[in-house]
Amino acid sequence: MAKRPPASDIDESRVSVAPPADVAVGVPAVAHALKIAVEQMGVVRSIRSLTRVNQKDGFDCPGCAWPEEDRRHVAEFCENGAKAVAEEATLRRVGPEFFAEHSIEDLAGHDDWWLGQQGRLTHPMVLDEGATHYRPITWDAAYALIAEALRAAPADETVFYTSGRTSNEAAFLYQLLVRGVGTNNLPDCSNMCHESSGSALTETIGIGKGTVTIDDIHDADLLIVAGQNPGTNHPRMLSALEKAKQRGATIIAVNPLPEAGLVRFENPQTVRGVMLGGTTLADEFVQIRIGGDQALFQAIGKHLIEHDALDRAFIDEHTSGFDAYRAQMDAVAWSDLVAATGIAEDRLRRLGEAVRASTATTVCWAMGLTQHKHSVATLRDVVNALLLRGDIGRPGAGVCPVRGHSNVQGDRTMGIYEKPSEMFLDALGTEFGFEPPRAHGYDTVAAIRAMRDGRVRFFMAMGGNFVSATPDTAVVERAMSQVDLTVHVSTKLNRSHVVTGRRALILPTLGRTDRDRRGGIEQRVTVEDSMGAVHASRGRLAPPAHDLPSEVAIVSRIAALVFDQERANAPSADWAALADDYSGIRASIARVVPGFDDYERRIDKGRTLVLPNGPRDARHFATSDGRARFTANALEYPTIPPGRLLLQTLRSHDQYNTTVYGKDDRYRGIRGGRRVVLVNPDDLVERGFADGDIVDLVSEWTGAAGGVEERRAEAFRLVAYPTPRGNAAAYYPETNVLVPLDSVADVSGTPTSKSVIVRLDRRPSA
Ligand SMILES: Nc1nc2c(c(=O)[nH]1)N[C@H]1C(S)=C(S)[C@@H](COP(=O)(O)OP(=O)(O)OC[C@H]3O[C@@H](n4cnc5c(=O)[nH]c(N)nc54)[C@H](O)[C@@H]3O)O[C@H]1N2
Ligand SMILES: Nc1nc2c(c(=O)[nH]1)N[C@H]1C(S)=C(S)[C@@H](COP(=O)(O)OP(=O)(O)OC[C@H]3O[C@@H](n4cnc5c(=O)[nH]c(N)nc54)[C@H](O)[C@@H]3O)O[C@H]1N2
Ligand SMILES: [Mo]
Repeated sequence: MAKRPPASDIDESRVSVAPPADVAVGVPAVAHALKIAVEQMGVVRSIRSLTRVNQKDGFDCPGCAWPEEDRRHVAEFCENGAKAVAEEATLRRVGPEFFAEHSIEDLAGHDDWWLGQQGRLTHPMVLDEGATHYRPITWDAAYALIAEALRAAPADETVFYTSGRTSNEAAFLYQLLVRGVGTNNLPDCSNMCHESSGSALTETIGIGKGTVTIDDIHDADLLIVAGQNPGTNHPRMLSALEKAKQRGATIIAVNPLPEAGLVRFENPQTVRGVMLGGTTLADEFVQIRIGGDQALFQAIGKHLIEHDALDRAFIDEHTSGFDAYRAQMDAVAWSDLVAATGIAEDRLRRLGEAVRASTATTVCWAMGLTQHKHSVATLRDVVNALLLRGDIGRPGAGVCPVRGHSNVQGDRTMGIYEKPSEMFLDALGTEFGFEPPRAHGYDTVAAIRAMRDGRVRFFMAMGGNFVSATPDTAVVERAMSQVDLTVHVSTKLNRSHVVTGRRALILPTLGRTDRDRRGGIEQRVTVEDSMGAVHASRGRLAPPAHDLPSEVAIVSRIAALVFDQERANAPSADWAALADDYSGIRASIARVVPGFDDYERRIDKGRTLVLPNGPRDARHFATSDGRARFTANALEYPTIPPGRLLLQTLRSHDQYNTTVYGKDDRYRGIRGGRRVVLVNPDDLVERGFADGDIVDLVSEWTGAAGGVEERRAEAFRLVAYPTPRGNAAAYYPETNVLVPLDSVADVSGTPTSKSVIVRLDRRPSA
């Protein structure tokens, strides 16, 4: 069992708490980001990098997937984008000396913050079986080790993970490698993220993506932002909301927490933002109970139906299933909708009235809606509520799942998917002259189960931090140690390099900001934003080591070795040529993936290739019956046993997923520590606790066998916070030890990171 960073690593007594802020961004944000940037990169590199984020001919921000307002003109400053850039473009280095100095056991005693702070990885490293330290290995020897392991393992005992930073080009080549090996075991971060959105949207509107553009956000009459904290996680979205607001839109924020930014936003770009105290973005803040959103959207639907405020023409022409949905809404009781949301009936009806009054409604959401047991049902009910008024496929209206990682959507478009369509596989097979495997593969949770049960011999990760990001940390750590060889292609050190298989490789690679020169050409890559727009990205900074290969180069070298003359049914490609000129990869993408015709020209000179989107372009719904589908979903919401709390695990302002920039959460008023748990003051009193007490969080899960399983996260400081009664919040990844592997969303299989039943155990005083 891997050593854990001691809980006392974080000294809770140093944590300071102030009331949460109601204003996001503004001058302090700029100052904070610049401080981190200069610490990590120095002044010159800070200026070179930060002036090129999201600019024409620059690089795509490695932060979030929110689209650029207008790539050509605006130099938008985003605090957390700047922090993401600084984290990658840091001048600190982790080379062979570092690994000689630090044993695995030593590294296992540090948290992800410390590991990440050490700097960029520069050398391929190997951990031999039983060794205490990583040692340097040549690139050739590393590739040979991988090829040998892939030849030895049955294809269905290999697993290939992807995190969402990987470019289209690298992702496309990677999935080709994997299918050439003979498996669809392609779990990705999306399985833990927007999989519920994809599942619900594909089924109901025939496309697993959002339907709006940035212009639709600007033109919306009503924007509902549910389960999302854009002030921290999608700061550039605030500018779009501000523009919508200035054009007269109403914004309703639905969240258990009063998140800064939704309440008020100071745009650092404008005099108005800096001098006049900013724009009040949300007209209404609906403080919902965790997991109450399905009820809220049912309430909206019920209200609209009761008042016959329906777009009949749209319903008749473009939808199916309305009668069953209406019957379901007739049957659901207002008292249940009130119980689920914690919102009074008249307030729920007022929300229904707001939708009724709106000429164009868009619903935006993120993890607050996707990481629950009933997330797919919740999102189906979001679609239902919009369909009633024809609010899909017209200007200002639609669904807007706000994606996380900067190319997570593109990776899926490129075929990073454990359940590929037959059409995609046919086209891939034709392009590369082989027969791809048809059986569906493992998603993230299934991959962990297979690893745990000793059914995986080879694990490779293209980016990410599998051990920290996935649920049930203790189970995952044991699962990892069952694997023969684990391979991580990474930019920065993280816990997945420390908790490994029997043998392990670290392959360092280029990031978004790095210059990528191959075959005498400065290569560019492409990425797809949250709204289906694809554009080029080109890093300009000197890479951390001169011979550092790109992800594309790494994949093509492995493929060239694995798919040698003797291998039957191997995809045929000139791997070396593809790695020396990425436009060759784009040419293949254009032939395999619909919508990429004339790819090269359409991304040239800062242009954007907008992918086809049936619902948005033509109210075309590629569902089983060719119509947008109303669905009838029984109301679900979490029930909290007496004395317990429902815990959501979320991001602080100073982190990017498992990459922790610092230990403050400025907007929530918390400084100096991450092991905090936010609890309603009345719940504290009721349990005999006070703000500042230290507790263990113990999750309680009724397993398949019927017994209650307990999982413990030690030493958290209680913070009295305005969250609904019975609800609590704490940061991920520290709380992933509490999330049971088997607690997943129906249909999508997404871990229920936003609903974990916990109790607070008093710690014996020291
Ligand atoms: N700076 C920064 N940017 C990021 C990331 C990062 O870590 N740091 N991560 C990226 C990634 S991969 C993703 S997926 C996105 C994540 O973006 P978010 O989804 O905004 O991230 P979370 O911190 O998980 O926040 C979840 C929000 O939902 C609310 N919430 C929780 N439960 C419920 C519920 O039941 N109902 C409702 N209505 N609300 C609820 C929480 O209070 C919180 O405001 O951000 C991306 N951008
Ligand atoms: N409890 C709980 N768990 C969650 C969530 C939650 O809200 N609560 N959120 C889930 C979500 S939404 C997501 S998306 C996942 C995130 O899961 P992951 O995507 O697996 O995790 P990250 O922390 O984003 O990965 C960071 C690592 O990626 C590597 N990296 C960064 N950039 C690059 C690059 O350009 N190339 C390569 N090869 N490597 C790179 C670095 O080594 C860095 O340490 O976590 C999920 N887990
Ligand atoms: Mo995500």
